[in-house]
This record gives sequence, C-alpha cells and structure tokens, in this order.
Amino acid sequence: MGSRKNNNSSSYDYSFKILLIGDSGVGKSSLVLSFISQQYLQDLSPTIGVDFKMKLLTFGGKRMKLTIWDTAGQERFGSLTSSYYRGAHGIILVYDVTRRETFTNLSEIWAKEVEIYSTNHDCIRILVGNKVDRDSERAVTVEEGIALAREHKCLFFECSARTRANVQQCFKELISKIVEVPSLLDKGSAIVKKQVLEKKQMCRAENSMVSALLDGTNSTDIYKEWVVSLDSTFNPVSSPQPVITINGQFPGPLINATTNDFVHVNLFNNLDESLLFTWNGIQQRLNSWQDGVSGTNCPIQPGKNWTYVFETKDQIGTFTYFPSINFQKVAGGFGPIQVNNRVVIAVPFATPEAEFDLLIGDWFSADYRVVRSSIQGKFMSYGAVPDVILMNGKGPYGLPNSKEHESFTVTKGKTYRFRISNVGTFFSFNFRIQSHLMVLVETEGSYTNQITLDSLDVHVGQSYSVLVTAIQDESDYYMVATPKLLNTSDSSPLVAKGVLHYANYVGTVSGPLPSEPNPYDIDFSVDQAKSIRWNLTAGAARPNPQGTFNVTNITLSKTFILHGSISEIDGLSRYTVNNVSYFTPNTPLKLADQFVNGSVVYQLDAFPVDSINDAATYGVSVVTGVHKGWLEIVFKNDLYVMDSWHLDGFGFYVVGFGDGDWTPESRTSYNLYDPVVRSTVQVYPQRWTAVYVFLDNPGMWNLRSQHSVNWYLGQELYIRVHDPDPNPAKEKPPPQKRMFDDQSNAPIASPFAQPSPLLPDSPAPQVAISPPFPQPIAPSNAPIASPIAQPSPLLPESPAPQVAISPPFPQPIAPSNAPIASPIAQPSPLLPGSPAPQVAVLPPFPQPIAPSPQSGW
Ligand SMILES: Nc1nc2c(ncn2[C@@H]2O[C@H](COP(=O)(O)OP(=O)(O)OP(=O)(O)O)[C@@H](O)[C@H]2O)c(=O)[nH]1
Ligand SMILES: [Mg+2]
Repeated sequence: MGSRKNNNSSSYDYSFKILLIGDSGVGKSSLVLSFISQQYLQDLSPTIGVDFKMKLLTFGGKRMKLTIWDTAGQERFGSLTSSYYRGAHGIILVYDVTRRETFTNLSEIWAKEVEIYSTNHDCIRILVGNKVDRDSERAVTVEEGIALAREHKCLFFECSARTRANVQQCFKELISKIVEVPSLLDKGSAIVKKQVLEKKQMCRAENSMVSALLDGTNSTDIYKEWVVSLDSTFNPVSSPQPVITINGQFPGPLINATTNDFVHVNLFNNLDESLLFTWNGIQQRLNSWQDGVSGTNCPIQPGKNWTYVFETKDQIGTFTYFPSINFQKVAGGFGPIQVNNRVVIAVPFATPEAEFDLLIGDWFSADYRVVRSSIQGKFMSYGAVPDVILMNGKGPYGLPNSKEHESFTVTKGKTYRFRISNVGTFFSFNFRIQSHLMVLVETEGSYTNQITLDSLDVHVGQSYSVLVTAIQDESDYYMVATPKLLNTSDSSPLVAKGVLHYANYVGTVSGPLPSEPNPYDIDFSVDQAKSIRWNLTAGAARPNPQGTFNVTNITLSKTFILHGSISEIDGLSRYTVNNVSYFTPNTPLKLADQFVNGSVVYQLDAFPVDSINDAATYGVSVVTGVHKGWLEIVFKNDLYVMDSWHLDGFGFYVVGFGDGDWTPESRTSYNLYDPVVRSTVQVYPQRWTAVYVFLDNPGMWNLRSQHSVNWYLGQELYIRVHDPDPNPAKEKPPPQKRMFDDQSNAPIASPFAQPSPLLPDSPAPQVAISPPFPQPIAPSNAPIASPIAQPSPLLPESPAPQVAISPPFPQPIAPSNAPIASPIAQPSPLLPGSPAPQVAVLPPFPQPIAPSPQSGW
C-alpha cells in the first residue's frame, strides 16, 4: 500500500448553489427528486430545515456540480435562515397551480425574502408553477404566472414533478442563464472558490457565512465498484489458503472521503457463500439500513450484488471496513477508510508530507473455513491461536516463504502521518518504530491531545493516526508490532516487522528491534489508554471545537453492565454477554422492526442489561436505547484475555478504566473533563471499561466484541434507538431497493404480512427460521486447542496465560434430542411467555449456503 501525496484537485469546473423556496406541499422536494433521479414520484414527507442534494453534470463541455438546497416550506412564518440565501447562484420559487394561496405567498413573502437576503444580486431566479398534471383543478392561470415572473424579473416555467414534464428543461435553463452571467460564473469556478477558501482559511475567519457555505456545498459523491473474491494465489504466508480480495487487492482499496461525502459501493459477491460488509466507525446517521451487519441487512448472496450508499456525515477520522458475517474477516476483505476535514476546517497539525495506511492484524495460516469449523466443536473450544501478524497483508521482514514485508519510503526531515489499524481477530499489539518517536493525533473520529509516544497499544478493531518525523540518519529502521499478553522472541512470526526506508539509503535494516514494554504489563497499557484525551480546542467535522460537547453535567438515562464471558450451551461452545449468546435470526431485526415492530423475531428488552442470566442461553438480544438519552455502558471482561467492544452508529465517550468490580462509586474515578470519543474500546482481562453514549441516532445498532471468534460465537447484541415519528428527517426510510428484492423472488412485501401457504392456520405472523439452531459447520474430530491454554506449534516458547474456565460450565438447559430447537420456537428463560411462533418449513427468503451462527439469510 503506497503513500498518498496531499494534494487536492476538484472533480468539477464549476459549483453552483441552487435554492428552492415556496410554501409547504408545492412540490419542491418532488421537483428536486424528479430532476436528480429517474424515480417514480412518491409521496414525500414535509422537509424539515433544509435538505441537500448533489448533481454532477456536464454542460457546454464543463463539469458542473449543483448543490441543491431544498428548503422547508413550513418555515415561511419564521422566515428561512438568511444563510440559506447566501451565495445562491440560482433561486427557484415554486407554487402549486392548484392552490392559489401558494401563488400569492410567493409575491407577498418569498420574493421579499429573496430581495432582502440574497447576496448575489445578479443571481438567476425562476418562477415555477408545479402540478400542471392537475390542470382541471387549476387556480392560477398561465398568464398570471407570466405576469408575476415579469414583475420580479424571473424566468417562468410550468412543470409537473409527477409526470416530469418540463422539469429537466427548467433546471437546464437555469444553468444556462447562470453561466451567461460572468460574476456568477466567477463565483462558481472551482479554482476561484479554492482561492477564496484558502484565503479565508489563512485568515481563520470562521464567520457564519463560511460555515453556512460549507454545511452544504462541499460534499461529493464517491463511486466504487468492488468485486469480492476468494483468491488462492495470494498466500501471505507459506501455505496456500483462500484470501478474500477486493478487485484483486488484499487489503482492499482505500475509501478516501471528506466529511459529509456520499459513498456508493456497488459490491459484487464472487464468493461461494453470502456476505455483508460493515463500515466500522462510520456512524450511518439516521441510516442503519446501510450498516451491513446481520441485524440490519440480508446477506448478499453469492453471484449477486448490492450497492451500499452511506454518508460520512459529521465525521472525520480513520476507520476500516470488513466482512461482518460468516467469520470472513479472518480471511481478509478488510481495508482502510479515511474521512478528511473539509478544506476550511483547520487540521490541528501541519500538513504531513504523505500518509501511510498501515493495517496490522493477526492471521491464520489455515483456510478460514477450517478455523471456522474448529471453533464450533461440541466441547470446550475457544478458538485457535493466529499464526502470524501481517502488515498490510505482508509477512514479517525476513520470514521465509511469506509475502515480502511492508516498507514505506521517507525523506529525511519530513513528517508523515501513519494511520494504524488493528484489523486482526484476537491479538492486541504494541506498535513502535526503531529510533523514532510518534506523536498521537487522532483516533477513530476524534483529534486527541498530542502526546509523544515511543510505542502504542492498538486493540482489535481500533485505529489511530500518529505523526512520525524522519529525523534519523539516512538508513532503514524496523517498524514492529508485537502481540500483547504473549511472550515472543524476535524471530516469532507473531512479531510483525516492516521497514521505514529513508530515500537514497542503500543497505538493509539492522540492529535490535525497538524494545517493547512488558506485554503482560496491563498497567502500562491502561495508563497509556488513560492518557489519550480529547483535544478540546480542535475543530473536526464542524468548525466549533470538539470540546463544545461536554459530558460533565449530563443526566444518564440508563446504565448497562455487560459481562463478556464464555459458556457452553447445548454442548456447544459460545461466547456470551450476561450469559446470553446472540442467536442470529433469519430475518434482519431492522426489517422485522419495519414491518411488525420486531414482534416474533425478537422480544424487546428480554435481554438483562444489568444482571447476569442464571443459566447460559441463546437470545435474540435487542434492548431499548432511549432516543436522545445518555447511556452508560460498563463492559466487564470476566476472562483472562483481552476483549474490545464496538458500537455502530455512535462514538463512545471513554470515561473510565478500572480494576475488579464496578460499583456506582466507581464513577468518582471517571474522566468527564476530556474523555476521548471513539468507536472501539478495549476491555482488559478481569477489569472494566466505562463509556457514555449519546443516543441521538435512531436505528438498530450492533454492539459487539471486535474479536472475531467472540463475535461469531454470540458476543453481541443490538440497541434499538427508536423515534415513533416516521419522519425521514428523524430516521431514513429503507433503501428503495431492499436487499431481498435483489436476491430472491420474494415480493418486496413484509415477510410477515402474508400467511405462509404452508401454514394456513397459523394465528400469528410467521418467521422463517431455517436452519433451526446454529449447527457446527462440520463436526471437528481434531483436538481443538484453546488459543491460550495450549501452545501453538508456531509458538513453542509462549508460556501463555490461562483462560479461567472455572467454575465448570453450566450444563445444557435441557438435553437436546432432535428435533433441534430454535431459541424462538421454544420458550426460553429469556422470553417468558412469548407465544411460540411456528417454524416455517420453507422460508420465503434465500437460505444461507452454510448454516452458521451468523449466517442469517
Ligand atoms: N399531482 C402532483 N402531485 C405532486 C407534484 N409534485 C409534488 N406532488 C405531491 O405534493 C406533495 C408535496 O410535495 P413535496 O415535494 O413534499 O412538497 P414540498 O414543497 O417539498 O413541501 P415541504 O417540504 O413541506 O416544503 C406530495 O404528496 C407530492 O407527491 C406534481 O407535479 N403533481
Ligand atoms: Mg420538501
């Protein structure tokens, strides 16, 4: 993976701001939709505030970016924020030809606002009479329209957003008039705009005009076409094995976005099993439909494609993406995401010479499907130890038969930004560069206080940015990542080694590896974690400083105390939260929610959020998160190995790390002043980590262990943040083309809406639950090693801490004679009294290729 020079080039020649105004219901949003897409017009909800839409087009050989500000007609009594008008190159004043008052309001209210607030006095205005398809109900004549247009020096069109009559012509005419006005053309020029912005940035004039301009006009659409395949030729380490590649690359390509961009990823599944991709740390604001986990989306079936469309709304930072089901992350498929500051928001450090994406993670040399089978044994089996740690898919320096090591070239005296992510499955690691210090600047969406480190602990699923200045003699230097909680020798494959190469140096890297902190020294790691604080004065996604949001005085609406542990259920090894192991239903929770309020698929709040279930059990764990409430989560790690937790949709305010039991008094040790905000937090063995979350993002959000085995074997739950108002400004509606539409012959109707023909007498809506309970993919006869309890052949010297498996596991709740029970079909201690829905023999949806705990459908 190479470096990227920091230069910005626009993908358009001109950028114009178009504003639509007029009474509520006249069809402004419909006109915009009709213009930018070919969709059949549906009834829309009233716009709240303002909506932005982008359209890129070529006009007269020039590339144009239109940012269309679709305002809310309901605001007419309060008057639109004047900033909406500022800088507009074109204004469309819309009335409804069937409602006379919308016409009179145009001259009495709207046109006056334009006069007062419009800052481009030569901006082009266009008067539009909409809904001419309802000609028989007409209340305003064409002549009256023309007269008003003359009075206000506007162009005039009559349109129908419904039939699309005249809509394209109207926008085209507007653009053609804008480009005829030299002053407007100048203001819309990308080059001039950049110069103006740079000047403004230099002056650091964060006045409201700049921020208003930025709020809407800088977003871009980024389009990706990805083919996801199993590649048996990559072989990062000696043995042949299938690796998940994207367009032939491993790791996958960078998604390089800026705050508020729209990312479109059209993903073709060339695997022989279903898959989903999740965008770890991207908050998918109001849009959990694009989150790509089993609770929100149906898997993309083999041979099919699906386009994710998501917005990097109000975010900056370093993140990763990866496959979320079927244990596939163990085989690769991961890649980097970066979300850059908008150009006018100053980054709190000088622009580095270049950036390096450094994805580091543990790796199994076996086929992931074999590893997947091995962790599903009937007896105690808690995974297997990864064999090697890779840097950007490459083996450690000097490891025979592995892919050539990673190397970055630097120039003496220059400073570089390293974006380091732990894309592994199990090991936390300590990262360091021989003879070089690192300045920590960012983590998963937040700028941090800038602390200088000689080594950095990165836990599974986490990302950081550090600055490294090439201050040493021209030579080569080791970049090293060593696993935590494991003793390794320098030559161990579990010591990742790459090279920092100074340009012009001819020679090889030498010298001892940079010394590591004691890998068992938890206090070192905790102290470092506590020293990573939020940079309160830096702006990030917004111009105002991060510290504007303060958690000192918030009122908590709820506390979850979540114990991560292991257990055995019906003879199967499972990971648990409060003794409940997540069972993945066939129907994604989000779809179930949409159609039948979730009933039948899950029972809301049956999961014990602050107590431990007596007996280990399966559950479709969905809990309520109070919309706009503050949630406190205390993660407790009952095991003797590291864990790390991630919540989709939000950032964690990391307020505390503690030893032993957590009690309400533990809150006195919290850092409420400048807790860092990030999406993944580590939980140390036998310790707790406390976070706050502000639940301002309605949706169905996955809370999971980032450790692949833990996640695959049930260590997850969902937080349902719900606002009963079906307003798309509060939560976006499902994507137009839902996944099952794409992948099966099933109608787009609810899976519950129609009784199955197989179950004519069924009193309740049916759930397709097939296969029933999670099954091991294949019986594993091989002795299954615990990752910790038994040394791996690759780790002869590791003394290995022990996993506490005492007291002995709870016994299976009931002997499970065939037929195998579904956690839903049988009353469970978690679901008291839940009416036992029927198991449909033939579900209406596609089946997973291989039954597995997370396969969904
Ligand atoms: N028959 C007909 N109906 C239309 C047309 N354009 C919009 N509508 C309908 O009019 C209603 C209001 O349309 P919107 O586009 O939401 O109106 P708006 O101006 O954006 O309203 P606010 O967001 O509240 O300001 C919806 O039910 C549309 O389906 C049209 O050309 N013909
Ligand atoms: Mg609207």
